[in-house]
Amino acid sequence: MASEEDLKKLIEDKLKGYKFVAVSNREPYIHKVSGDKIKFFQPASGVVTALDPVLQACHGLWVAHGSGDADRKVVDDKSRIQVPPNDPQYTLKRVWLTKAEETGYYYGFANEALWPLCHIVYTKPKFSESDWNYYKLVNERFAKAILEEIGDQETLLFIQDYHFMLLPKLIKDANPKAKIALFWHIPWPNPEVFRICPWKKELLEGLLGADLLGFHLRYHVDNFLETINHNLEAKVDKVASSVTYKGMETLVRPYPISIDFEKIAKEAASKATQDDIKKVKEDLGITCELIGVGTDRIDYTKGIIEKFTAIDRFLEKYPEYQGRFVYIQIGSLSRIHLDTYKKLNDDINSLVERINWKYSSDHWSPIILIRKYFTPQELLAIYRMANICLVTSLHDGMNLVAKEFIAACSKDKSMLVLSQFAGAARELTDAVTFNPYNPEECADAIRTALTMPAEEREQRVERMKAVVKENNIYNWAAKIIQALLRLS
Ligand code: GDG
Repeated sequence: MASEEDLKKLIEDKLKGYKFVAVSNREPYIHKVSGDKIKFFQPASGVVTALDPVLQACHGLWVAHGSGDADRKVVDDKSRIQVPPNDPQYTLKRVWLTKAEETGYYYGFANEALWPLCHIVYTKPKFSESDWNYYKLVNERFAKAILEEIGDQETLLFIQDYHFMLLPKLIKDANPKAKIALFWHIPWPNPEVFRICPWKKELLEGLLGADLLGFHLRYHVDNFLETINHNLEAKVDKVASSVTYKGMETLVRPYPISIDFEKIAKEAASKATQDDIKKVKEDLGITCELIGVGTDRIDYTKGIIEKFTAIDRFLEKYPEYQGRFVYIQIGSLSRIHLDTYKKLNDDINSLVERINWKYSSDHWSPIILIRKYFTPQELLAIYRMANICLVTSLHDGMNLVAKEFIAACSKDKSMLVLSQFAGAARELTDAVTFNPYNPEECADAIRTALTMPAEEREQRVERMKAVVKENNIYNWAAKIIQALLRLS
């Protein structure tokens, strides 16, 4: 187990002489105009949750798209700002995109082509030549911004996700001294799925500019190696888990991402959280004895429709829970400019309305759907007051909500009900798991969790807490940084 202190020590001892640079599409701090003031906030994103503590520990540089309407007002002449704004620990460099560039690269290629391509949930990817051209252009823009900062210095570059498949090669070609890792936060599909992508060769060549490629699971690593085997004339070494292409070796490894267990557990058990619980219950008018919760970006991969369908079935099949069980769904809107997401949001609204109409009485409705952004503290209160957390992903790289819930929950009364298709299910084997495509199974899983004998539930939750505590976010970062350092 590594702690924040261990990671800091690793960075102080081993990173001397190196620049440490993280790159992601989403910035960790966004500035927005609010009345006549400028305010900043942290977006709801797994990547930000995971990397902010890492960058704070190593005082590095983070390069990301500047998406806030006040972002330009607070940066220096190189588009940089020190963050967190109220306690500066590292530098954020913002990259600017026009509306057309953002539409083509982000909404188009990344989220209408790559996202559905990699998540096997039967949503067809859209491949557009124009989106692809924007994707290339934006990857080049990021490469330029990074090279402006690192020049030809020895650098450890840690790139995030499917938005930047071309970036490793662009940087490696310009600065061979840079040691590059890319972490892939979503699943990697099997070769039969990936083969339909018209630009697969360029994308794979782009990724192989990295010295190290990280995935959440061994299963994704194996899928990636198979994909290379099918598409490039490369040497794939399954034993060493590496690919050699045009004389350069790329190591391919599983690094299951995690959370800051200690921080979440401590805050969730605090008096302040108890006070927040009272307030949240009052605000939402909750008097029920049994509470279920869920936090998801409104995304078709998260199985939100399937979740509500299962809750409907649960209340129908086990009517004794009517009036006794309430489910709180926190759903931050996401990618709402895309028709698929807009439609999903509308479908969720109608379904919730229908289910609430079907069961509600004077003082009770089964589902409370909240779209407002919750502060991290409010989220902890929601987790802490819950009897169950319901994660219904149809396909998910990891799912940090499952781990956050385990860190925050009270072992005396809580249980995680977890889709078998979330990466987290490989580690949290003591959760009640189910197939989200089967409402019957999910309904039964909810009941199993709510009726589990206290002793068994406590033991299972204790074991899951130990797993997340051991394999925490600092461990994840330390393992990747150590692997990169071994390559230098
Ligand atoms: C991708 C992969 C992988 C949500 N609403 C609020 C809020 N959140 C936070 C949650 C959690 C994060 O957002 C969501 O993380 P997930 O892992 O569940 O999902 P994705 O955003 O799809 O993340 C996923 C992840 O990358 C990391 O590699 O696990 O598989 O799809 O941390 O708590 N946070 C706050 N208010 C909200 O209203 N404060």
